Formats: sequence, structure tokens, C-alpha cells
Amino acid sequence: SNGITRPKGHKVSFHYNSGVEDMHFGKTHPMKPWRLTLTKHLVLGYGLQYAMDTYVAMPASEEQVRAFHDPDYVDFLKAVSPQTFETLCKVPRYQRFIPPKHEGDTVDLGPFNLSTSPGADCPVFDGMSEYLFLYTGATLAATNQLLTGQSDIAINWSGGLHHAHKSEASGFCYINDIVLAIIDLLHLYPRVLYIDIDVHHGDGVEEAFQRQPRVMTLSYHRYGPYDETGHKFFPGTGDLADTGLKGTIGEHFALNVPIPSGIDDRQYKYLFESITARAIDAYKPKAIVLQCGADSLGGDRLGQFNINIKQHGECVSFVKKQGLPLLILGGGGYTARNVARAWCHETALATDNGSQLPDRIPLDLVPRPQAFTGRAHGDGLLFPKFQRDHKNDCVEAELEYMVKRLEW
Ligand code: TV7
Ligand code: CA
Ligand code: ZN
Repeated sequence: SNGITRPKGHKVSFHYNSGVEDMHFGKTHPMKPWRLTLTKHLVLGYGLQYAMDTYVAMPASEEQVRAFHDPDYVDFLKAVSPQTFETLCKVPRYQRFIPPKHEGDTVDLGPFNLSTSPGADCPVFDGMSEYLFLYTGATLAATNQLLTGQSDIAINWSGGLHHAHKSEASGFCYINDIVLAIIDLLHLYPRVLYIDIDVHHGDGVEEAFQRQPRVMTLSYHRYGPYDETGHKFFPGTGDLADTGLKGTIGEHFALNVPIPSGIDDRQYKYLFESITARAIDAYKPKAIVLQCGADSLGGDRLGQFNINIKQHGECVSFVKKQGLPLLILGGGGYTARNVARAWCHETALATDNGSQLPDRIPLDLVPRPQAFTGRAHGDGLLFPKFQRDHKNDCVEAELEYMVKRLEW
């Protein structure tokens, strides 16, 4: 045996549908759904499926998505494709959703911030509708697994799309599966804590619950000027002073931790553990949703942090240790190899197999020189006592092979 065992004392489920994998946002678009193929192959390559229940997710229904999103937006998402986009844009009831054109806009935006222009954050691409309802379906299945007590931890790496608004796509996110999951959790749990370690601010989730004391949102993110041009790092919200909608009962139930570029493991650990512990202690949530965006890792194509996989995983372990029903979701992550390594490592941590991966998953990343402020952690070996064996060479070799095949 490879040493992978089921965790004692808690049950983990993994929700996924491979239908999300072969989607393309566009040639140069940073969001690569094939990072999920890599993740799946690492998870299966290590035998982590033996430590949890794995489920093939069904697509979400339109009705389920309407629990948060505008019915017109849901209809549009269900019907849209590169072939139908132009015709749909002319439908009168969608016209009121076309954003006003700003001076210097480089892409033409259609209704709901969607576009067929090559440079758009939220392009309309082939198979998009299927993709959206599949990642959402996986999150809702995972949520249901917690609600029915069949799992203590439920995982969907294809979810975690925190920027989507009620009737607008934003920042690569179209359906806010997180908001839908939390709405479902509120049927059973009086208080839900949402934690977001994606490098970007979890604005869509915060906004959805800004008037709501039954959900506390806590986002750690890069905040401040992006570069010398003075442009802000996307989405430009999430100031320390933003703590929920003033004058409503939701005030003080949003927390934001704005962070400058280059934060290292030690600094991040200090912030994450002290603030998260304090929030849990004060709020006493009955369930936690953790968005594990992997773009907070050093070397990410869009991110500007210097967190190693080891520390990213320690955030997951820290939250798991609270012993509350836990929904684990993906999110951003634009250096595909590292995304797969991190999420596989975190699947192992969730199933108490963190010390059973006999291979060397490189937990230390080469930092971006311009953002590098601290020392990388250790020598890259989490478990140096284990030798790299043949089986696991195959796993990493397969990873490299797939990267070559999928990258262009
Ligand atoms: C959760 N950054 C999502 C993070 C969403 C970030 C942005 C891009 C980008 C888009 C592209 C592209 C890109 C190299 C990077 C203000 C703009 C500037 C479009 C070019 N290359 C998550 C969203 C962010 C699209 N958007 O949190 C097509 O970078 O900064 C912006 C907005 C206007 C639109 N332009 C970028 O991780 C999943 N976009 C290449 C092709
Ligand atoms: Ca965040
Ligand atoms: Zn992100």
C-alpha cells in the first residue's frame, strides 16, 4: 500500500466533474481550467481517493443559481455561447444590463460585463455555460454533503469564484458558487464564517452578505497601488476600514486584511493565525467556508505574495483544527503546476495524510525577484526522510508531461 489511509474521526468528500477541464477562456487569458486536470492527476496519483468519498458532480439547476443571481442573468448564462451572444445582446430585457462605455475602454462589453473581445476578463467561450453550471453543481453537492452530515469536510477545487455579483460577471467569475453555498448553509447553521486566502479581495461574497450578521466574511488580499501607474490591484476594494455596510445590522461582520506585495510565510502565518483565531473566538461560527485561491503563492502569474505551499497548507490545517463543518473551495491560481501541487497537498492535509505523501512535492517556490522580501522556507523537502520512489516519479513525470501537452 502507498500508506494513504482514511482519516479517523472525520469524513472527507471530494466533488468534481471532469467536464470543467477542457474549457478555454482564450489564448492569453490567465485562467486555465486545465490546472484542475493537473490537480486531479496528482490527487489520484497519490491515491488520495482512498482517503475520502469521491463524487461526480451534476450541473446546478437554474433554480439553484437563482437563489442569489438575477433571473435574467441566469437565463442569459444558460443560453449564451460565442454563437448566440450577438443575438442575445439584442433581446430587450438584457439591454438594461449593458454597462455604460467609459473613456479608454479597450474591450466592448455586452450585458452582465460579458464580452467576446479577446482581452476581456469575462469572455464568452465555447462550453462556458456547461462549465459554469458544473463548478456550481460541485460546490452545491459538497455543501449538501455537509448539511446532511455525510461529510465533515467537503472539497471542490473547481469552485471558489468569489468576484461574481448578483447580475454581473467580474474577474473571471460568472456564478458566485460561494454565495450559493453559504445561503444553503444558513438553512441549518446560525452563523457561517467565510475565509478567503486568494490574493484578491473576496468582494462578491462580502457584498452579498454586507447587511447580514449571520455571515462573517474575512478576506486576506493584496491591496494598494499595483504599479507606478497608480492603478490599484484588482478589484481595488477590501480596505481595513471596510467592515460591512454602515447603518445596517451587517456592520462589523466583514473583515478585511489588506496586505502589501512580497509578504512571506512567517509574516502571513502571523497575520492569518492571530486574526482568524480572534475572529472565530468572537464570532463562534457553526460552519466555515474556506476559499483557497492559490494565486497567493510565490511565483504566481498574477499574484504578488511570496507564500510557499507549506504555509498555504498550514492555513487549511489551522481552519480544519477548529473542528467545524468545513467547505473547502479553490479559486484563483495562475501558475498551473503550483496550483496542482498546493491543492493536492491540501487534499492530503484534509484527509490527515499530510505526512503520508512519500514524494517530494516542491513546497518551496522560486520567488518573483521583484517581490521577494523574505527567505524561502527550508530546502524544499517537507518530509526529507522519504526517498523519492518510482511510483511517485511517475506522478511528477505525468504532471510535467501534461503541462507540456496542455500548455501553448
Ligand atoms: C478568482 N488581472 C480572479 C482574479 C481576477 C483578476 C486581471 C487580468 C488579465 C486578463 C486577461 C489577460 C490578464 C495578464 C489580470 C482592470 C482590468 C485590467 C483585461 C486585460 N491577461 C480570482 C482580474 C483582473 C484577459 N482584472 O480572484 C484576457 O493579465 O485588473 C483587472 C481589470 C480591465 C480588463 N483588463 C485587465 O483569482 C478566480 N485581469 C489576457 C487575456
Ligand atoms: Ca482574499
Ligand atoms: Zn485571485
